[in-house]
Amino acid sequence: MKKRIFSGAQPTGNLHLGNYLGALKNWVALQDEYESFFCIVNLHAVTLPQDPQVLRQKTLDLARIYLASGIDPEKSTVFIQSDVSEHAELAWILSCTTRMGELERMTQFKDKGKGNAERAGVGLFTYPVLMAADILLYQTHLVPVGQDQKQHLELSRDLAERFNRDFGETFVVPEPFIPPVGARIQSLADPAKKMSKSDENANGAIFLMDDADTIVKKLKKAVTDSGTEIKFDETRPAINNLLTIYQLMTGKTAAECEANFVGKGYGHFKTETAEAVVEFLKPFQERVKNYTDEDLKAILRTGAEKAKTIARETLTDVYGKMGIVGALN
Ligand code: AQP
Repeated sequence: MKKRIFSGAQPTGNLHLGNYLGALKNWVALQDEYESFFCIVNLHAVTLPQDPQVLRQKTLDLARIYLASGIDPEKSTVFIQSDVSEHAELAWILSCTTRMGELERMTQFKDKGKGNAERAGVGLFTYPVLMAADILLYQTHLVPVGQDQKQHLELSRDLAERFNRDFGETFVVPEPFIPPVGARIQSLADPAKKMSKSDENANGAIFLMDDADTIVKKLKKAVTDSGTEIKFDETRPAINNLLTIYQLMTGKTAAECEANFVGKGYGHFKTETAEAVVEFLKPFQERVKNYTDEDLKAILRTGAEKAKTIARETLTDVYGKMGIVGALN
């Protein structure tokens, strides 16, 4: 039997190059080797306020982006989180075994809650528990995510191990898959921050649906440094980030990328990187137009049915082991 992978993205904002390179690209590469579950995590999305109309539209748009990226619904199970109510049920169970201290250490809560716990939603605080439920329900072996999700994944592992110890062997303990290159694409406007959908600076992120002019403009404005050499160097985050983007867009080796820019200036470097991004995104943007809402809904329905069967099996086992019995079954 194939091992399983599970991953997801939130149907919020617009997906950017970081989401693609840190996550989606690897999902596509792994789907042949693993039995794959790719979820549109709309319950995670509402941990911050959302316009219902926009959320509804973004949910289908994200399915479109998954498919256009190369996720094949014949090979992989693609579904919407809220269609499988077991996610919320297991999240409750796990929240009863999670310590407050564990969640207080989560850096994403501090970032997204803007350091104001008094005003932040409880859902934002317990977000990593819902993520653990997403993963553990499918007896997942591997979770392909960007670097920013590493801490949450460690919590998922801790919760699985704790449950297995307290109630007997129940969950597979998942491993992270964090790509060696592209796990953390930085903002073009502030290379100390990660590229992010919710960045207030519109020039920080290249969105997957940006047109050629916008991509060229954003890269022209990208922050660089006072140096001149175009080389991979983690102590020079701006250049390192742009070179990483160039490398992943062209498929060249690190040495080939550096050789390509020997003796060239930053202006040339930015123009060539912009051209590579535009070329890379062109076929993807064409494919996005291929799927009607009806096609997508049919795929998502089939995916939800398959996901639900597996999720129910895990949850029934969990309830049984904990002595949670109702009168209806
Ligand atoms: N900058 C990034 N570089 C590499 N990978 C990234 N991911 C996110 N940003 C980067 C990875 O993308 C996947 C889906 O992310 P998400 O939809 O769950 O949202 P997020 O992690 O909260 O990402 P954003 O884009 O930064 O959104 P906001 O602004 O809302 O916080 C995940 O695997 C993530 O690691």
